[in-house]
Amino acid sequence: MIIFKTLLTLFSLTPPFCIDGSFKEWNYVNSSNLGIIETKTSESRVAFLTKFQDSISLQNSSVPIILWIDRDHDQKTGDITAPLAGADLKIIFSPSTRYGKKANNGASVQQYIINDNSKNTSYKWKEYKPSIVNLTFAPTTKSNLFEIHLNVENFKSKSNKSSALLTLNEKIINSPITFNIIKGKSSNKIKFDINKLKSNLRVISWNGENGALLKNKSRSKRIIQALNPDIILLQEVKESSSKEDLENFLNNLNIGTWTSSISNSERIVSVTATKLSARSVPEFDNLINDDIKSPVRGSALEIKYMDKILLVSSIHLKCCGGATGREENIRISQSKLLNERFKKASKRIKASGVIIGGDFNLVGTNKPLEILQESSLNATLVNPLLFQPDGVFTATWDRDTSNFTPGRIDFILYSPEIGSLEKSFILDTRDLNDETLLKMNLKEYDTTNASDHLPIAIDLNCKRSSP
Ligand SMILES: [Ca+2]
Ligand SMILES: [Ca+2]
Repeated sequence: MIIFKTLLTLFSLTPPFCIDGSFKEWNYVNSSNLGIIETKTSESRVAFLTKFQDSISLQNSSVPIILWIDRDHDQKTGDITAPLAGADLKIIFSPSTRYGKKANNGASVQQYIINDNSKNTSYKWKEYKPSIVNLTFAPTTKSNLFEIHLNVENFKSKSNKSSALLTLNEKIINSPITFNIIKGKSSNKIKFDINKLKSNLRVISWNGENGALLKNKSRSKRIIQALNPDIILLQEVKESSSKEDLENFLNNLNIGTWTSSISNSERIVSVTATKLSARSVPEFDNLINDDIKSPVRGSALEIKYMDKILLVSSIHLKCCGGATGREENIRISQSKLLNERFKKASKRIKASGVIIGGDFNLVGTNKPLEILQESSLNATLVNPLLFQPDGVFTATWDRDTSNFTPGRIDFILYSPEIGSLEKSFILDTRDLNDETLLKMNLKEYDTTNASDHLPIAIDLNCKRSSP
């Protein structure tokens, strides 16, 4: 019995899906069907593979996309007039309105409820934030294939069976698909090894929301000490907090003596810091985007590591918008300017390689990322796919109270010449079990309380070029 329980626990810890925007785990990915093609479940969680005729941006679509769910697989309960008769839940991408106001972006979750007001019984769709079902999908950029994840544990049902159907602009795109939900809570707490090997180079990137890093210093200290990086790439450090404040904070962590470089942007700045030997990079002193006459939030350092000279940078591209429009155009022109400066500086310092990390705000297309990946004079920069400790999610941005769903928008790119990737992860302290939290001196909600972005880390194993 004990063996059976252990096996069951092990089994339940590895869901049969990864919400990473790659579709290896799906059997019918090449099917010509549209809408929901396949489902996979793990306890109260379900993942849908969905396909659309044309590429769309799920959270920035001009027409709403609705995932209808008949939670109890009973046509007599729920909305009997819905495209999926008996639907009890609606997952709406790009809803036209939200809480009575114009929306056309983000997502919304609605539950069909009976409004039993003594005499007047009426029915309505009650609205919730997407986090009520842990709504997550990938990719966050424009695509015609998506994997969509929900956890329906907050919406109990007497039946294990549920069914679902997808509509695009009120048109049904697939016939109902049925799946089983096993009752009970899903646990994703795991033992996770955060430590790095001494011989590896650890780079972390973290958008510490609107100056949060230096606001709650004890929490930031716990997080950075646990990560124990050699290079830190920070975004959204307040311009008002001086270089000295930041270096004092880092030096008080007792993990080395730090040098930093700060972007010349206004209000919030991007910081590149290291405890290795470093020099400033003048090519980043005057980073003005001519298109909008505005400074780009990018800083850089020339770092000496072993026998290598590294050009390392922390960047923060324009936020928001979708696949077309002003914000996406700014992201593209910012990436072009950065690309040009990386090449110019690399040439001058004879860089062995480039490391670029930060908040790319990749909510439109992949174009800004592709431009940045070509920022080295040599090979295309590697874009490693990082996972949260649970091994299921790749989202680096996550805010429970938001109308937008978690997404992968932070990246660390590196030149393959620097070394091989030994370890990489997105730190979400909610995924760690008590043993790991205690060992690393972390608290369960440290990362999500600190910022809407999670810290990301890569460890590179660098070999000397010559013996
Ligand atoms: Ca996947
Ligand atoms: Ca129903």
